[in-house]
Amino acid sequence: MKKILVTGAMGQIGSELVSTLREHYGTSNVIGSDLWQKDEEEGPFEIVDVTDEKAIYDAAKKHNVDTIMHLAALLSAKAEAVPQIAWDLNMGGLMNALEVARELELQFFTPSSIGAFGPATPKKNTPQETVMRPTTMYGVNKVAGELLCDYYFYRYGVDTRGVRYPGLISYVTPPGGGTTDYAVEIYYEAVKSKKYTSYIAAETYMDMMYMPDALNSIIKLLEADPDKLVHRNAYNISAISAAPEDFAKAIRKHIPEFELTYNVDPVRQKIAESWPDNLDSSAAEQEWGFKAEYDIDRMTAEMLPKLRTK
Ligand code: NAD
Ligand code: AKB
Repeated sequence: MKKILVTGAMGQIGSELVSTLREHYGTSNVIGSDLWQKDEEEGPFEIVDVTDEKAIYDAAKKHNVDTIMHLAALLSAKAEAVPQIAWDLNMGGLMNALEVARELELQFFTPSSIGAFGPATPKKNTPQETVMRPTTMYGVNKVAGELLCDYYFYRYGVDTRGVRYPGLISYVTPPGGGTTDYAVEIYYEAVKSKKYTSYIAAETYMDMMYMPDALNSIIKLLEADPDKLVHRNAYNISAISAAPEDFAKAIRKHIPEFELTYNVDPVRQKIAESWPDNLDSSAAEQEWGFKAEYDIDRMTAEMLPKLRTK
């Protein structure tokens, strides 16, 4: 049975990943950690600042974990506002977590992003291996992070694994300051007021994925046969390539009067335009059986009723 320490566990992914991992591996085998904690936390939890390597080490040692899932980071839009702080958190935190994995001989997972690509990358069916020259601090951190994880595997034998996540869509915890956040907000606003003003322009396509597919992919990759993993850090995975009007179309099947208007934010629009429309996930399919279950209509049919009962 695995024993896992999750950093950044209160975030959009972590809040759902911890409960999914607890269902899978048992509550006491999954230790959540973050800068803060909910009062009603069920299961082991530690306050850990990932910029403090000793704090990560102490939590990992105390609970005798065999795996670190490192999620703590600043996302693309927030990172662009404070790039120097983003470097310290995204690179410093990753390096600290990798060092603990090396010292304690732990398995290691951390997500990269579609943000690792840049304007020179082929936009459609973006290959697993291609030009990676991102123009955001977040993207620079993600490319450097992928390389650092590869380095820890080749140099020290740390079992590092990762995926390049698309924008994730979920109804449990709101997103933390990314460029793709509009694709979550549009559902919240559709339920609340039947209208949404998008900060991303029409016909701007980005890869998106529903959270259950994102969580299943982590567990599948974590449990995959190491001998089959050629592209460890990090795998392209893809599910839904969509622009704002595609979400509106899917929402109108349930809320016909839904209105979409635009008030484009130039900062996030520029980031979005530098990212791919959709990734080629064939390496993940071949090497560890990645498969997305949700398209935009199936996701929408689940998101709207879940948000109505929130
Ligand atoms: P989030 O912003 O929702 O959550 C990040 C969490 O990290 C927060 O709970 C925050 O309190 C915590 N944190 C911040 N500074 C910390 C510190 N110094 N020490 C410990 N914890 C700290 O982010 P998320 O969406 O859950 O993303 C998790 C990871 O997945 C990140 O690496 C992100 O780049 C990656 N990712 C996310 C998406 C997405 O759409 N959500 C897509 C691609 C990649
Ligand atoms: C962001 O928009 O920053 C994230 C991501 C795709 O990495 N959702």
